[in-house]
Amino acid sequence: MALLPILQYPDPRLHKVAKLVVAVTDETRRLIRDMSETMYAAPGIGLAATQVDVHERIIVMDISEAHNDLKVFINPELIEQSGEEEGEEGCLSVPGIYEKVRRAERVTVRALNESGEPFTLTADGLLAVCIQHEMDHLEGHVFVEHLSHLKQTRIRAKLKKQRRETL
Ligand code: GNR
Ligand code: NI
Repeated sequence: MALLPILQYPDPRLHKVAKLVVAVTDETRRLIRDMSETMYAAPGIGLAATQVDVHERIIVMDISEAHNDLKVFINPELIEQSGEEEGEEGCLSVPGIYEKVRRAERVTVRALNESGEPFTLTADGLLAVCIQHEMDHLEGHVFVEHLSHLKQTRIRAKLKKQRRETL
C-alpha cells in the first residue's frame, strides 16, 4: 500500500511528455496498484502517471460510485473521435478549480491492459471526458490550458492564495 504525492499545478514536471511503456512488467503493475490507491484515496476518477511524477504512458480510471470498475490504459491512442460537448472538469493537480472545457463527445481508444494485452474501448459521457483529460496529462497538458490566458492567470493566483492559507 503506497500513496504517491500528486504534483500540483503549476509544477513544471506536469508539462513533461510521457514515454511509451516498452514492456508491461511486475514493476508496471506495482506502479498501477499505487496509482489506483492514490486515485481512490484522493478521491478522484482518474489519474495519469505524469501526476505522480512518473513520465510513462499509464492511466488509471474508475468512474463508478462503488469504486469497483478500475480501468487501466497503457500506451493509449485515440483512434477515433466525434462530436463536441462542453463539460465541467476538475483535476487533482489543480485542487478546488472547476471549469468548463470543450472536448470530443465520443472517443475510441486503443491501449494495453495490465497484462500487456491490447484492447479497444469506445466511450461517451464522463468516461470520454476523463479519457481525454488523462491523455492530455501524458502529453504534458493540464486542463486549464484549454481556458483563456486571463482565466489561467486568475487560477494560478487563486491556487497561490489557497496554498498560503493552508500553510
Ligand atoms: O477526479 C477527477 N475528476 C474529473 C472530473 C471531471 C473531468 C475530469 C476529471 S479527472 C479528475 C482526476 C484527475 O485529475 N485526473 O487527471
Ligand atoms: Ni487531472
